[in-house]
Amino acid sequence: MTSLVSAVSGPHARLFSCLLRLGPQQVGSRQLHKGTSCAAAKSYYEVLVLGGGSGGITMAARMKRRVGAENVAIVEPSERHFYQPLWTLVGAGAKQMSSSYRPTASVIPSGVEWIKAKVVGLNPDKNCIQTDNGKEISYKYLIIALGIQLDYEKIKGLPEGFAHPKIGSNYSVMTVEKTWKALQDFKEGNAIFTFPNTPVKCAGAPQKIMYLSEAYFRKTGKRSKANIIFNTSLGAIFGVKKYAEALQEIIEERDLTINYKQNLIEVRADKQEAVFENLDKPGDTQVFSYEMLHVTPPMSPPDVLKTSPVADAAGWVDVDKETLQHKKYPNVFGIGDCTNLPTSKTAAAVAAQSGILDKTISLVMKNQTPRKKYDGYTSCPLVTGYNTVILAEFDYAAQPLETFPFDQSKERRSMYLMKADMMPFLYWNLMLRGYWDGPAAVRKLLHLGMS
Ligand code: FAD
Ligand code: UQ1
Repeated sequence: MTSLVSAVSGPHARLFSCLLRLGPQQVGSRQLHKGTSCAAAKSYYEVLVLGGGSGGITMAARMKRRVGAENVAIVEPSERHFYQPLWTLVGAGAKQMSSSYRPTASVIPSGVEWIKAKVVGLNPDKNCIQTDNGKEISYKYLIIALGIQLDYEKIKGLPEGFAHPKIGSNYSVMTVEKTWKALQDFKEGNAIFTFPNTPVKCAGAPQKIMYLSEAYFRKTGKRSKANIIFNTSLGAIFGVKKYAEALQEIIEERDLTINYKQNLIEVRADKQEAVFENLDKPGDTQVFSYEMLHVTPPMSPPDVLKTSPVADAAGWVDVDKETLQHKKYPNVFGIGDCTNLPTSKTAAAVAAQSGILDKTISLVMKNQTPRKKYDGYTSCPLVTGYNTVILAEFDYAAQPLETFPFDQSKERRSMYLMKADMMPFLYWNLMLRGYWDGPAAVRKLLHLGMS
């Protein structure tokens, strides 16, 4: 890992920048624009899925049941499919990187076509897309599941700064193990954790690694030598009051420093310095020296979507928040991190969305009006130590929507086991096979007879 990172610095930083992105980029690629003809399309599928991540594989499995495997295709360039929620634990040394991924070939539903390419253009007016290997593929129904793009290069000094020690990031396969290395190498000084000034996936992850680091320092006798700082662009620790209050107690009890409205703009990795801008006073910067730095990068919609007709003004796929059907193109649908659904971007949200979208598409296929409504369900298992989790679950209104009949704002061992062991099993065996649409049914069962 380290050799790979150090091998790509200097003139190769741009390449490294591309490698660092979870979602492939369209740098230098031709993009299809509205009105471009797809008449020369070589292939056609009844359902075409863009992206073979959590949402893409899950929906392909469901669509296979609806229309038959031979009528479904997935466009995905990556050889590996990642279960990203495990990276929080990989960065803290509690799980192996190898347990967080499987070959993409093994998760593509059998009989479904895997088109191993990047999408470089969308033309919903002509019902077709274009890939980086020059192919045009047309469809009857399109499901967009392209995830969110990591923009490390928007921070001066990155991504090349990752070639130095003492810095890591749980958000990329290229840098997550560097977090664990920095944690182990920590001697004395500031351990700094950042949160960018953009939408992110799993908004709890930037602080989960802080709690785990604190626990690690305690376990290894280094706690008294560590000054633990969370510099966040946000103005609050969490968006749901119930869980924010619980986290605030932990922060005080564990002597963690939280600085709000602080946005990381530069890393001087050779000097172990991080520069933050005060968002309330633009231009006002502060330099922090660090002994360990965990970076949560700025994020944005995948470049291919930013300029496409399916995007809203900010670049996200513009879908109805209840049915997930595109607002303008009725045969186009979106799921997961690439959409403008106004909820927290998580795999748990994708699970709940997949059940709704399945029903929406089945009705659209029968020329009926979509009825089933997504309530914004999302979940964030807030890992607060090596065997404790606060299980945040909430809806569009940022109101708790808890599965279990106990107070989930309390730190619990049972919820850690759920996060670390039960969820990966459920993900690989049920969700990706299209048999998990979130815990709504379990919640109803467990809350029977209760208010
Ligand atoms: P992804 O799963 O990211 O899939 C997008 C896919 O699109 C990728 O396979 C990518 O290669 C592909 N792609 C991108 N661009 C193109 C292109 N141009 N052409 C073709 N394919 C393309 N969620 C939880 O529920 N609980 C957690 O505890 C949790 N913790 C997390 C911790 C970390 C550190 C991280 C990084 C994420 C975490 N998440 C968690 C979030 C969760 O992983 C995502 O929300 C989820 O994977 C979103 O699914 P998706 O299908 O929208 O995107
Ligand atoms: C969930 O459904 C899910 O999707 C697979 C996750 O993604 C990793 C989660 O982290 C969580 C918490 C849920 C919700 C499931 C239960 C049983 C509460």
